[in-house]
Amino acid sequence: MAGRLIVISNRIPMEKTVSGGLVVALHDALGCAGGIWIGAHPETGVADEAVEELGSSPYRRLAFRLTEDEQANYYLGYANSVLWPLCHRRGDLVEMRSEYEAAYRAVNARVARIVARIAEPDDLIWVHDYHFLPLATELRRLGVSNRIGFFLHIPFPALGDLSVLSQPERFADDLAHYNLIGLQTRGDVARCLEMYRADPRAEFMPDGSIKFRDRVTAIRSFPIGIDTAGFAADASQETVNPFGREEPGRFIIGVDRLDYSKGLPNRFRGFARYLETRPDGARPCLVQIAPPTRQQVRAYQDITRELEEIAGHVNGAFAELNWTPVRYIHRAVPRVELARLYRKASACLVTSFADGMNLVAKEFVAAQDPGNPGVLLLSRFAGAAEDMTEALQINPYDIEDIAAAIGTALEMPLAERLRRHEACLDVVRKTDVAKWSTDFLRVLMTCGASANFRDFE
Ligand code: ADQ
Repeated sequence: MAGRLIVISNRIPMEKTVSGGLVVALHDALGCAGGIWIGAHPETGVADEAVEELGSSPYRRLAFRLTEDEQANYYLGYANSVLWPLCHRRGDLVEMRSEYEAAYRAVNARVARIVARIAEPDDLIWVHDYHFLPLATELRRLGVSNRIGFFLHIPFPALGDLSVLSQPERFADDLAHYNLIGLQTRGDVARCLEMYRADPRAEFMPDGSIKFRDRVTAIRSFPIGIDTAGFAADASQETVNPFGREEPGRFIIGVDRLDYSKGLPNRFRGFARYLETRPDGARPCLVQIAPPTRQQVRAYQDITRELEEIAGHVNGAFAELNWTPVRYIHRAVPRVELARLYRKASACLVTSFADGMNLVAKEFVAAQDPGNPGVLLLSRFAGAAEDMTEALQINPYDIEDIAAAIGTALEMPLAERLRRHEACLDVVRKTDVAKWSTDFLRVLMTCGASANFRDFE
């Protein structure tokens, strides 16, 4: 790579030792090219273009501050009360307010000024996620002609759903200012192309790129993954015992941010339905780890309350003095403990109604004992289901289907568990996070001609 790599994401690792997929993935790319990671500081401040250096080894981390209003209107507002529900097919939860969009545009314009000041001509710029859809538009406006790539971590919205936006045509326009649009799955690419096909401003190039007002943009899928070997090593650390002396016996695990897209109420209902029909003597637990997020947003308060109620009902109906069917934990768990939990579990339940990829599914598979693996129950609406066809795929809208699949998983013979796990592990290994970032950057370095972007009209 000739220049440096500049990564922009809403969240920035506060410590260089933080683990987690994205950080691990970008670590090498950022480290070897003398890279810079720019993101929002968790504490609010004033709306200026100052950045705080959080650390400079092995790459620089620079944080800008959002004001309290921007946190409310850009982050909780437009990003998480408009774009997040829109992309997760929950138009009913979209909250439209004019101050949301204005703040979203203003933050993107300000971050663009910060990036434009820092970027040198040969630098590659990699923008992450729905918080920054219009960042390239703003950068081009400032005359930045570098190659700029965008990766959307969440599902690409359906064409019809875009009509929820006040100016739906800007979505296609903003994205077309990037040289490369990276999406999680082939299904996402199909939806993105459908959007451009319906747009008279877009023209299709022979190589599948689109030409939009004289700018050429490539659109590809790059399924994100995990640090497979690192996660498997964590899962093998036998000295780590997350349960202490309260080991629950056979259990199913669920690990999710507490988000309405993850289908948690139906998961609990499906588990309850299974308990009604289970074989005599079976007393498995559902261990659900769900740290709350975005609690200032109404829809998140509602789902938190709903889930607590359902967990209470299930335990009320089925618990015995020495058996609590649902263990519901409301906080984050250290990664090695999480890895150990996955390994000890007989099955993992992923019930998302919509999900860009779902890394929990991949972590569970990587963490298993290859000689005696647990079973992954995977929503067919998670991006991970596109390649992990040997997981036990479920329909999260269908309680009976979830219940039946739990029964199948808990009774699955070893030979079938081995076969399914091997196939899933093969996918997890082949689509690990290092491949994701190197593939993306390789395509970004070679696609299109950046000269197209020199003149912003
Ligand atoms: P998320 O919606 O956050 O990510 P996911 O991909 O499952 O969903 O990643 C969650 C991560 O958080 C996992 O690594 C998981 O281990 C961790 N986690 C969750 N609960 C935890 C807890 N209680 N304690 C510790 N760790 C916890 C978004 C998209 C996804 C996409 C990713 C990456 O919504 O679809 O896969 O980005 O692109």
